[in-house]
Amino acid sequence: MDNQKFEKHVLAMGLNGYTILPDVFTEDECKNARMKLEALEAANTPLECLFNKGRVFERIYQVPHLLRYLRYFLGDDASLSGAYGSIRRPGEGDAGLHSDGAITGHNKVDSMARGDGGIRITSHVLGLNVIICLSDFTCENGSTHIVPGSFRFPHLEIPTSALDSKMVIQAPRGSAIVFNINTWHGPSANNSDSVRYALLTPWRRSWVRSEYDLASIVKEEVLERAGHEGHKIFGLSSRMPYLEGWQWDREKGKPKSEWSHLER
Ligand SMILES: O=C(O)CCC(=O)C(=O)O
Repeated sequence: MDNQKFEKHVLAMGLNGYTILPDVFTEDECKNARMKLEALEAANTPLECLFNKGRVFERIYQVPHLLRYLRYFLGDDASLSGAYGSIRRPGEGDAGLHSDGAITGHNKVDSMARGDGGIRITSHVLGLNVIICLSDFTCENGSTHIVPGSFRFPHLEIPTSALDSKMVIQAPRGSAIVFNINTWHGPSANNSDSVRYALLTPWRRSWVRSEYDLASIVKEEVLERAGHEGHKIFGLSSRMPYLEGWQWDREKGKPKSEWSHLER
């Protein structure tokens, strides 16, 4: 992606809290990923932590213009927070609106301090959600709906009047909808006769708690294939030591070799 186009997407994030990045997955990757999601579901395998469940899902952190964009907002050591599959079948309903970061992040009700006066953190981008469209996202097939600009809204509670401002995002297969996690969003109703497939891949600043301890969950061979970048992406380079500092390899996020017998 050239610099001019990149800047346009940066501006869109600042103004609206979201953008649609083109060409994140190829046609073949979309097809493979859709087939793999169906196979996993048929085998009753949960559609979570997908990087461990199929080579095609490893692409979610290998696309240069997507990584460049995420790192622009979240820093060079931005880390993945989760990797889910989504299959929305005809007839599935509108799931309402929410913002992310409500389980382990800054939008968690229990983590709000009385001194916050009910005001959430909106000054900086703390996380971005990336929805990779494996199908065309249309007004009819259960595409994501969002409230543009809502990432700036200071309060945790979403006013009912927000529903009047929500819009359904239309995005072509292979593109990714990237939005500030403070943005109110959710899947709309699938009133079409086709299935909507997507990968939901939230990212965080390395120091924001992610949805899973991915450094522990990621399979050894997946991490190896991710190379040096993998240490940042899976949060190893920002992991809390579980040994004393002198025994700990900070970059690799594990005990130094002489203490490898203590690895958990
Ligand atoms: O499936 C969608 O369109 C929205 C997904 C969503 O709400 C989320 O990832 O938090």
